[in-house]
Amino acid sequence: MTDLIQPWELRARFAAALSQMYGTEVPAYNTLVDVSTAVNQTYATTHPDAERLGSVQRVTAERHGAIRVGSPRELAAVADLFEAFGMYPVDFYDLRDAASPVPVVSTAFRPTDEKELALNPFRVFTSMLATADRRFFDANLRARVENFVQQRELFDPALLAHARMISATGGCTPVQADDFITEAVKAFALSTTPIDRAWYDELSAVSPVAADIAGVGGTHINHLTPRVLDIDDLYRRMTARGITMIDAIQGPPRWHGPDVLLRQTSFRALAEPRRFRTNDGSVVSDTLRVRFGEVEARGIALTPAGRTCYDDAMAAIDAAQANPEQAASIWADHFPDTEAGLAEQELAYFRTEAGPGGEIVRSPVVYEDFLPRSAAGIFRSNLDDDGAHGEGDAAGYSKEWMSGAIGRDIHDPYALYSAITAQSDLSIGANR
Ligand code: OOG
Ligand code: NI
Repeated sequence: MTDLIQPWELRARFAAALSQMYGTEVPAYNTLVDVSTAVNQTYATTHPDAERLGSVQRVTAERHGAIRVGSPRELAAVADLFEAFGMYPVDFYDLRDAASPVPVVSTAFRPTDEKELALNPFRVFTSMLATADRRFFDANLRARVENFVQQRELFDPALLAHARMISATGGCTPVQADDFITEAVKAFALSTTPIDRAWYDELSAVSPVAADIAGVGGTHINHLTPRVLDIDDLYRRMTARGITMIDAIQGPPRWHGPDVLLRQTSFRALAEPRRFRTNDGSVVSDTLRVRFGEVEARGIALTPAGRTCYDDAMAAIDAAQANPEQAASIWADHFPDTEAGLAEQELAYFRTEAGPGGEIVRSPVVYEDFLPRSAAGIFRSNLDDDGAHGEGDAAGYSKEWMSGAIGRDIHDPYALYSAITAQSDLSIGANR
């Protein structure tokens, strides 16, 4: 009997195969990956502690994807599919709350276990259109959107059945793995089916994101994000290559102390050719600009107390309309500038293990999740316009609602980080 291919290996191969496909669809992505690899090599050879937040091997393979779906049924199907790759929903993000609201609620599918994260941390930020939110959709439009979404099939039922079988068995044979990965990747390719122009335009007026989700017959990878060890260096190198990046790096400012959470930036993808069906039934070629290139740098995971400091620091930076130097100095008013300081004030998560001489060695726990504020900033900076929305009932979307809608637990990220630190504490006990 052959050994079963484990979910982590399926996940690593899925991420690599999506990356391969996305590079053929969005050539600028390949440039981004090349530049990211160069940035990481430079960083690794000039910083002895380069692997403190993940091995160079993990970081080089590390990606997050973003997809968007139209209904709870579609989100549940995504959950079934990703479970076969050992990816589970973590956290609930409400992007309708943002300064510039987007009509979606989201979660991120990712491995939850420390060992699984180390093997391959692939994660997919998954947004669902909030059709019940009256600020975006009146009763008539809501009914038509829901009807449109109900009619389509994002995933082949055979693919979902295969996924459930793999989840139940805990793996699959090499032959099944090849087929499963090929079919799963295909489900996220950009469709060539003509788009109904009038329908797409009607939704675009509400929100370009609504059009991207419910104006077309399928879902697709919206972006695939490599991780870099120095995002400021990446920003400079991309700009030097003539690629126009968004104005700023989202998230905490660059400063002299430890990096925390997540810093991200992006560039607008070029217009992509798409086919449209017009009112008279003819098919014409045009272009759409919905996909983009994003890149990120990950820092240490913050505790709830640390997160409050982050919120306060960002609010102060906003209020001062601070430039990057001022932002760094405001940040320094809110955060200690050493890992020891973060640990002593319990602002961030650290593993504590007994060193060779019995002394306690502290190592940071990397942030594995997303930031709603940055996510909204990334969404917005890559759109031509925000769309229009009015007053009305926000509907009862919440983490509990989403959990019920997809029939699974949505993990609390703080509980996951705490579990990682608790496991390391046990190892101190064991060594004593
Ligand atoms: C998702 C935007 C959020 C991130 O990295 O914060 C995201 C989307 O554009 O669908 O991917
Ligand atoms: Ni992203």
